[in-house]
Amino acid sequence: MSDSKQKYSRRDFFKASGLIAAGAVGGPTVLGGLRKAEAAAPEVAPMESHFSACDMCFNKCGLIARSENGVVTKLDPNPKFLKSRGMLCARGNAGINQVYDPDRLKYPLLRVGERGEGKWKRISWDEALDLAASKMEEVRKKYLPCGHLFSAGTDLQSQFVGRFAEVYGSFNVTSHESLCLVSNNRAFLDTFGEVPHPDVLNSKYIIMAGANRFEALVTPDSMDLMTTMRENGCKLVTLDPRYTKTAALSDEWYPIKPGTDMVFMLALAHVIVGEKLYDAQWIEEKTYGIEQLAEHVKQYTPEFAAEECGIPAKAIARIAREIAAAAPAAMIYPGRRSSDYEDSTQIRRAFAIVNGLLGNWDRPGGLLAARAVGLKGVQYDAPWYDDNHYDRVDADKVPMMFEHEGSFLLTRDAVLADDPYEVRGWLVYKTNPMGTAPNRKKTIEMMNKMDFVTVVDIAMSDTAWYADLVLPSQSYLERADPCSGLQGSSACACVIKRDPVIDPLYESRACFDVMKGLAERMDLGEFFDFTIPEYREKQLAGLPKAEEVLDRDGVYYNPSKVYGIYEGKVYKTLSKKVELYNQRYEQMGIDPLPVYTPPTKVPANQFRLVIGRNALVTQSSTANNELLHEFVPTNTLWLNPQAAQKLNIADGDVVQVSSSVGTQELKAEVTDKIRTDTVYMLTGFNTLSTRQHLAHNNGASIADILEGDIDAITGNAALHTTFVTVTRKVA
Ligand SMILES: Nc1nc2c(c(=O)[nH]1)N[C@H]1C(S)=C(S)[C@@H](COP(=O)(O)OP(=O)(O)OC[C@H]3O[C@@H](n4cnc5c(=O)[nH]c(N)nc54)[C@H](O)[C@@H]3O)O[C@H]1N2
Ligand SMILES: Nc1nc2c(c(=O)[nH]1)N[C@H]1C(S)=C(S)[C@@H](COP(=O)(O)OP(=O)(O)OC[C@H]3O[C@@H](n4cnc5c(=O)[nH]c(N)nc54)[C@H](O)[C@@H]3O)O[C@H]1N2
Ligand code: SF4
Ligand SMILES: [Mo]
Repeated sequence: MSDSKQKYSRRDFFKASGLIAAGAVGGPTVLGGLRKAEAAAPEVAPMESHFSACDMCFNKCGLIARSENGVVTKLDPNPKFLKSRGMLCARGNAGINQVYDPDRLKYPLLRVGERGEGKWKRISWDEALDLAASKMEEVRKKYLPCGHLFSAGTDLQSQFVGRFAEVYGSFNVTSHESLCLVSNNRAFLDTFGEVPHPDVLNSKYIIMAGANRFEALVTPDSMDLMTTMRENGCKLVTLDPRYTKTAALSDEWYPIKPGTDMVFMLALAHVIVGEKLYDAQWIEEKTYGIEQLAEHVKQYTPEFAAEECGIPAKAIARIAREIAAAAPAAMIYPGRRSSDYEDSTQIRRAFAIVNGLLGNWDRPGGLLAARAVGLKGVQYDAPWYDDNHYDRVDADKVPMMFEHEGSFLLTRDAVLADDPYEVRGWLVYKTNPMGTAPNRKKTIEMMNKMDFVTVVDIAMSDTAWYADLVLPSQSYLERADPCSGLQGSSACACVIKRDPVIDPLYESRACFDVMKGLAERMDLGEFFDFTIPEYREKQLAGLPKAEEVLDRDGVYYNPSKVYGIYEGKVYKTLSKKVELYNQRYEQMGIDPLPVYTPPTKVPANQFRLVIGRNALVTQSSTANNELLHEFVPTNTLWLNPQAAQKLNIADGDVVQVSSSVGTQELKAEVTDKIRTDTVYMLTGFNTLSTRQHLAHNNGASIADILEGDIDAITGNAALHTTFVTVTRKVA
């Protein structure tokens, strides 16, 4: 990036500085600020439009960004982007505030005080990269390549962190996935041989358990759910201990006892199998293990399940008959985040098995197979280091971890114990484990173990706050990204790309440039010897006119068959069929059919703490966004009125919430939208970082209280196993 470009962007940015001034005092900031900016500017340059893709959560909805005088003024949905059905959610609209956040990181910062003390020194990029590279070399020499850990969140540049780790020689790469969805992926992969895309739009009957599509937005599922309910008369049954927006719009909602979804699903299987409500030909030809399943689910009667999960037996039996009648255009919605219990893989296996019974694979209204979009991988030959550790630091602790994602919690334990080896360096890009991994104190201990931690972020997250070196990252509106293939259920399989809408602000740099800069300093430059446009050219090599179409429409569709992809094909499982009974599990000594064990009883005078989404919040990364803050200014503890009365807590009282690992204070929200044995709060508040002025000292940090169990099969986090006491704070 040239100096003149930097100056240009800053001058134009400060022209609109009313934007920041208004932002600092709250109010409807961006628009107000811009109006002032317009009034002040003698000449208004013509408005420019650019295609882009939102990065406020993983969905990557297509958008059109408007800019004036080099300032982004408005984000609109791209109507041609079928995956998000022409939608840009509230968080997507608030993306502007992420770019112009007054707290945004502006230049490289080196820690000069104790970790977490907040004392920083501004240094130049050259100094920063020289230092980081030499520290990484030191770690590699002293602890071997695997002595360095790399963590990257989801976006179009995270692949460069993985690439760097590989050429540096470390197997230790973690992503958000082991705090999110690996148990769900495991369960569906081990049933159908791949992870499905639910065809919500064409479904006639959906059971949604442990998912909240009208708040936890996944595109196109969230929009398609509304459409199918309105236009196809699709019935929606929701199981959630909270009365969510999805619950509110459902035909039926059951406040299920947390941790008992498996028994509900097994009881559905009991009825469907017992009454032979399935398509016998499908079961015979496409599935493996119906006899074993039939024998296994005999014990799980609706009456037994009702006792366990609190949903009436009659309702369970009726729902089983109804969904079987609607099959194959019916589904147990597979869900996404399954970081909840220690047996989450088996819980989700029960979901997958019922889908197998419904025969909904590869059919309209059911679960769809992945479609290739035709993007080419960009190959490279990573060097091999003989003098290295043998495996990941978290290897061999659970039977079926995904090797590329690992387990963040098992990695953290291994680092703390120096077992099986020492890890002393950490590079973190666009993920905030201090805010999203349970047991924040343990993550701090992990930080303290490290010789050197580099964080590349757009904001001073809590992870950045404890780092040695903080590098300011470009936002999605300022950088060029590689292309990415996306599948949107039956809506589309498409390719997107991102180009800068504005010049980068301050001294921010893209992840690619950071990794390239480090690689060049470590004699690994040959692996980053390309530009993003060159990289994209290789990716798009097999797609004629793709670049042209992307420039015209902001999205490229590669037409492909949606249904019937599996005709004449075998499933990627041991039996080559849909595995109701899992053969590999049997070989490995894992229950081949999910065996229900009741969840640990909530101790007297305690509550189970659960997490969940809000449509206006993205995990730990939006609590400091001024626009979103106007709608969700803080987090509260949802507490049922009966429980509140017993504890003498009134709505709005400040309460102390304590688990075995932490205590936090926040206001109680007394509401019958939650079960009496469960409490809930939003994530992302009460940051340790003072450089998140709206999130710091505001509400409570749930990461400080959550204890951090894991799923026994994948090492995924189990975020719903913490019990807390709640007491009214005496003034
Ligand atoms: N607005 C918004 N949308 C998002 C995100 C975001 O941060 N904000 N994040 C994205 C990401 S990364 C993900 S993974 C998805 C997550 O999407 P979901 O998995 O759908 O969402 P969550 O809200 O995390 O959890 C689902 C629900 O499970 C309920 N629950 C808790 N315990 C139990 C239980 O034992 N049984 C049942 N049946 N329900 C239970 C919770 O109350 C919660 O409402 O959302 C994505 N979309
Ligand atoms: N308590 C709690 N824990 C959770 C969850 C929860 O809801 N509550 N959800 C779980 C789930 S499903 C998931 S997916 C994970 C997600 O956990 P994380 O991967 O930690 O995701 P975020 O909390 O969104 O944090 C993203 C980080 O990226 C930074 N960032 C945003 N945009 C950019 C950018 O353009 N460039 C760079 N370099 N940085 C950027 C943000 O400032 C923030 O620090 O958390 C899991 N853990
Ligand atoms: S769902 Fe909202 S935040 Fe997520 S990518 Fe789409 S518009 Fe952005
Ligand atoms: Mo997630």
